[in-house]
Amino acid sequence: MDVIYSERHRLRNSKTELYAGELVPPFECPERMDYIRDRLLDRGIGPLREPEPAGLDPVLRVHDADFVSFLETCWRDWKAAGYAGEAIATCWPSRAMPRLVPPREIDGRIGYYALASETSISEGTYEAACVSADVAVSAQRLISGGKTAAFALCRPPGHHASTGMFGGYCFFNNAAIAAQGFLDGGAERVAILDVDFHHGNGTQEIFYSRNDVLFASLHGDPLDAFPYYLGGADETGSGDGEGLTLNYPLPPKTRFEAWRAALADALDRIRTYGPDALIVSLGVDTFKQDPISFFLLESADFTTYGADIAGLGLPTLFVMEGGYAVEEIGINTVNVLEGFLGA
Ligand code: 5XA
Ligand code: ZN
Repeated sequence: MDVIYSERHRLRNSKTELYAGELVPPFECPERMDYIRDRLLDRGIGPLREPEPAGLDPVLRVHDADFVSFLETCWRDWKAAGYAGEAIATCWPSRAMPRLVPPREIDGRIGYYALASETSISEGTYEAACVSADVAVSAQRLISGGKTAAFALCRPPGHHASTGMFGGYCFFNNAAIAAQGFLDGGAERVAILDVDFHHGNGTQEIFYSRNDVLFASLHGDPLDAFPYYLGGADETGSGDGEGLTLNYPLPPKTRFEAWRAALADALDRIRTYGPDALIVSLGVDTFKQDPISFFLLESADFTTYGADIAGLGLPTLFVMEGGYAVEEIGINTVNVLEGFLGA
């Protein structure tokens, strides 16, 4: 299976995450990719190829231009304000203040575009997000060109990024950009299966009222888990997209048997939809030792569900999302790919 990967992900090297009331080293760190890359090489999965630069056009197919421009200028404006630390949002247009006008001042602007304050913006963040989108686009183009499967080893991840919002470690929605790329390349329908522990609120928002993308997500119940304010089973799409958003919120301590039953339902629905291509938002933070999640999957379970996904028989693009038990992230990610390949 072709793997698209760039060392330039290291440009995303923020030093601070606001977690449990403290500034700590981010869970979403460059070393994650080292574990995955090393495991891919150990297991002979590849080749690893550099992405082609795709420019901003694919990004602007799913993200607002003012949001993209904010990400490009945020760090410069933050420094120009004289702030010593990394750029962190501290206030938002809340439920009681829904004045949706982007402020001029950087504290107001970053809050306007932020989903959460754990995700600091620092030198190189925008550039890394652009490369991550390039990784997804290059992998999508391989499949549009006839390959049956590819792995976009994206970092930073993307599924929390909506048309005009970053957060949850995400800036550009790599899976959504790839889905739009399939459609622009001639596909009629695309399915996105999000198996990350966290609900893919950004992907859901981007395609919620469209009938050319089905979005199915298995995740920690938003009553208990980030991103908290989206991801209920009663969110099913709107307008032309009615019935094409499928949420499977699952409780704390969910084990593989229950998780796999939800997956089987999602796979049935995808089969019925009849997409031309499948995108898997591949987060492995469902692992039992993940430090910020609460499911109980074992390493062997990742192989099993990779094979389940292969049962659809669709051209399949895996797009890397979350997963933070860094010692095991390589094993679990590669297990999914090996299960899929039938290795
Ligand atoms: O899939 N999303 C993540 O893994 C990020 C969660 C951030 C929680 N503050
Ligand atoms: Zn996650």
